[in-house]
Amino acid sequence: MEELEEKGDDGLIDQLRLPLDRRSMMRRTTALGTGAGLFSGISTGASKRSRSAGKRPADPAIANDVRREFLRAWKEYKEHAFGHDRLKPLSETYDEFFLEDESLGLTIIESLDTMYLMGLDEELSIAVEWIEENLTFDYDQEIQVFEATIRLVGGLIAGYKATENETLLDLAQDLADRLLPAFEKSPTGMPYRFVNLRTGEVSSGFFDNPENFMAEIGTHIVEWGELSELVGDDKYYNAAKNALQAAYERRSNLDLLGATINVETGEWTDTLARIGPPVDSFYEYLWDGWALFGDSDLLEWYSVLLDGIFDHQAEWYNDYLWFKRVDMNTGELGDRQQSELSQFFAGLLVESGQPDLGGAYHDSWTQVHEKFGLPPGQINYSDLSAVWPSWYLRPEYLGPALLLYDETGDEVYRDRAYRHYQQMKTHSQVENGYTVIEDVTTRPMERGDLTMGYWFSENMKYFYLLFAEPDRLDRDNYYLTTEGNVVRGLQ
Ligand code: DMJ
Repeated sequence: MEELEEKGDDGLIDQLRLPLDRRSMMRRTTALGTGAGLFSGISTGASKRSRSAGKRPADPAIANDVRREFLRAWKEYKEHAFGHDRLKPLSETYDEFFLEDESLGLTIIESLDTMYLMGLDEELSIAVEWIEENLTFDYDQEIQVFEATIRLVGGLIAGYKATENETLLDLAQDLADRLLPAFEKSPTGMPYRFVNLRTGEVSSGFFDNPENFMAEIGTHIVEWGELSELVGDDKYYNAAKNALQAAYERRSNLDLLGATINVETGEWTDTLARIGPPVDSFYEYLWDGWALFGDSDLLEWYSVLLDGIFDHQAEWYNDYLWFKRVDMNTGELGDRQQSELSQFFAGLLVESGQPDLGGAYHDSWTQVHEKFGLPPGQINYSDLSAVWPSWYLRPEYLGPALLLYDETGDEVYRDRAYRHYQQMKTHSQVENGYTVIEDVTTRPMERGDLTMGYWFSENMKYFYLLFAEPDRLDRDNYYLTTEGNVVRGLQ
């Protein structure tokens, strides 16, 4: 990485402002992964980074359109699916995401802080009233621990911060207490994938053995750390940190993580290292845990693992920055496939002090958006072909656009986000809101029948924050979870 560092940040940022073709030529000569430790020096420079470089000009016309579209979809949800987890907008029905035949009000919980930011106070009261009257976690059924943390615990905490309604915090704590056995019963501290909400019995879902994915093991510390602070009990933070540490300690000699591990024996069962799922937010929460709680262990683990990634996975391929999938022990190439969820990594690089590289990776994915309109679920970046053609209303291109815009003020990121917004309206907008795309390669794009919960908590929040200046958010000091829940900065 020496070569990059010697050029200095300003040089790189200037490069990024050049038209893409000129930038590409320069990149060809830029070294990656020379072992110099791109991330090992960040401890002194990057403590608790603010996510915003200050006020940016709002664009009320676009912001109002986003708010209107959010409200339209929310009202359709209320009409056809209210109280259920998710709207199926084409069939005007619903499904339950977590439990069999029981709802945990997923869309309602995912919408709370977005409604607060948009000033939709009447709708917010209706949502909170539903929670107060109906939400319970006392079911004799198992729940997926990771999804429950990021969507429900996080959504309730953000809702509590928005409304100061104590019931929301009590429910978040009640749920976390029911999830805790997944960590406590594991001999390694890495959680089991599922836990029975009433009995605390654990299981591993479709796995024959007690296996779990890296992301599902390591994406808890933000929500659980916030909860620890709010209720004054560090057991939640400690459980989340132990899980991260147990996985970190099993990294390979190349400082890489695999994807799947046996949580009882600590043996790796999938050794293909990748920045995307099912690992992705493991890295995000190491950084976020440090940024939010100032725990320097997390920073050290983040730095070591990110250096491993830059040494063994990062490459300029056809002049664009990509991250190949390699064996965690040998570094041998697995393939050049990339999940579209990997786009989040651009934002993580921005947050952890590498906006130049974050911007470069966003550029890489922008080619994919330009080629297909909306990104396929999985691509092969050697020829930008679609490996899996679905787009499930995912927000991973937008989150980094917001971070890059806040960090650099460069309008190119709002332009990209606005183009994405138009594509979403063209292909996903239906009479009853927005729906997933099964195949982005057909025209018209083939649609599925579902509005994801995170569309309410992530996509529409990111669009809104890119174009609005809500006075309910401290734009210089806010923090979003991996699910887009605002855990710091609501006012
Ligand atoms: C969200 O549930 C979260 O962002 C998670 O970390 C992975 N991505 C989905 C949305 O695509």
